[in-house]
Amino acid sequence: MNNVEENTARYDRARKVIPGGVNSPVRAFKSVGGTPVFIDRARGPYLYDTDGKEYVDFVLSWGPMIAGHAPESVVDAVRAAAEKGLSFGAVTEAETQIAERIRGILPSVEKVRLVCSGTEATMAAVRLARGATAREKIVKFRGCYHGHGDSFLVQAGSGALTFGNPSSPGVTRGAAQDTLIAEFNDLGSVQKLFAAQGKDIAAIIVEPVVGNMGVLAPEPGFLEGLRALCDGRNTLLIFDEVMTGFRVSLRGAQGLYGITPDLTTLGKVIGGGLPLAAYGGRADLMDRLSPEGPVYQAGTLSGNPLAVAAGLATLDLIMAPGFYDRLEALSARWENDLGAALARSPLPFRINRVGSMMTVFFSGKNVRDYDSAVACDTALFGRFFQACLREGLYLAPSQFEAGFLSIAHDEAVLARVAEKTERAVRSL
Ligand code: HOZ
Repeated sequence: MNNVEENTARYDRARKVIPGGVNSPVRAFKSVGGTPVFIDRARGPYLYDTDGKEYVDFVLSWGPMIAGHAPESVVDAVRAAAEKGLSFGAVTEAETQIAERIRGILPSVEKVRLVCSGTEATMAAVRLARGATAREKIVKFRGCYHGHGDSFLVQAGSGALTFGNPSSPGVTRGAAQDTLIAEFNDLGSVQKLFAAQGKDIAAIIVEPVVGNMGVLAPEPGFLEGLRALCDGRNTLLIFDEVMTGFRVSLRGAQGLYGITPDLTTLGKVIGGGLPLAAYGGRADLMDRLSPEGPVYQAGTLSGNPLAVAAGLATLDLIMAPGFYDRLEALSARWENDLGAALARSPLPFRINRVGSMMTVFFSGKNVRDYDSAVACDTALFGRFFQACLREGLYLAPSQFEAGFLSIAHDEAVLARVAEKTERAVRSL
């Protein structure tokens, strides 16, 4: 068997015991065609598949690996933590340390609770908002994705949008009715919901920079408008910064745009590649959580010592002076090189980038909301993805996901990426 046949055999074997052969849908490559690449190991900016082929990685585990894969200090910290025990289900000083670090970075987060996934964080944040306001409805934006909790799988982005099931079967009518849908970058659509049902709305939840329809930036005034709508109405503003937290700036999107949410959800970078996420915000809200208050949320592996060790070591790396300036310079070069290669082709395209998050859309029009995102040429994106993969560039296997860069994607790596991209584009 050659490598392609061996890979197909691996995938066939996986599909016999795992739905779709994957533990998270977008990994199946279904919308871009072909068979998923099985990964064996990763280091710095590179992934290596089971056959030993090297790829420059622009998925980075969907965002966490901002310092590149397997940084020595993070691996050492995890190893040292593992030597002391894998899980205690009891309090540790390291949990206090990471909570203090988060509070020191994000002024809006006075208290924080650690969980294991972004989905857990968003579900708990919404429950807390409902408990605190004694209201049941939430506003979310069409095409935004906040994990796979029932309330969020209504007009959702990411894999749900990729596979054409933006509203999942299995979500009860009640859950769906409590989720009100507005349009990203359209304050008027939110105002209408408030005019009709404002007294029932517990919270607005938003990806302040969308990553799950591809990358969409908030237009000037949009996030400010959401803040103003919530103010004085007993409605909470939840920033889902699972993707953008410690990513688009050290202080996330709230730091970049200068908006203070009531609650924030974090994930990805905070765990440095291990399952760690968090939600936090104003102390008076967070103190409504059990055991201080009546709103319940718990978890056996919450604050797991390995995950916290990875998180603390990753925070050390990203807080080094100049980290985000350098990441921005590398990201700008990544954007310029890709733009230059595509501009030499007849293909219509738009590149959306905020910091080290970026998506190329095949469209002749600006992409700023759900309608303009879904109008893009996803078949052409699939061909582009496959051409890049052949060249050893591993992109997110969906038009409706973000690409990520790490500090390990240095100038030498990006110079090789530019050549590979040029060849990929010419082959289309
Ligand atoms: N839906 C996730 C990113 N938006 C993908 C997670 C994964 O496949 O690992």
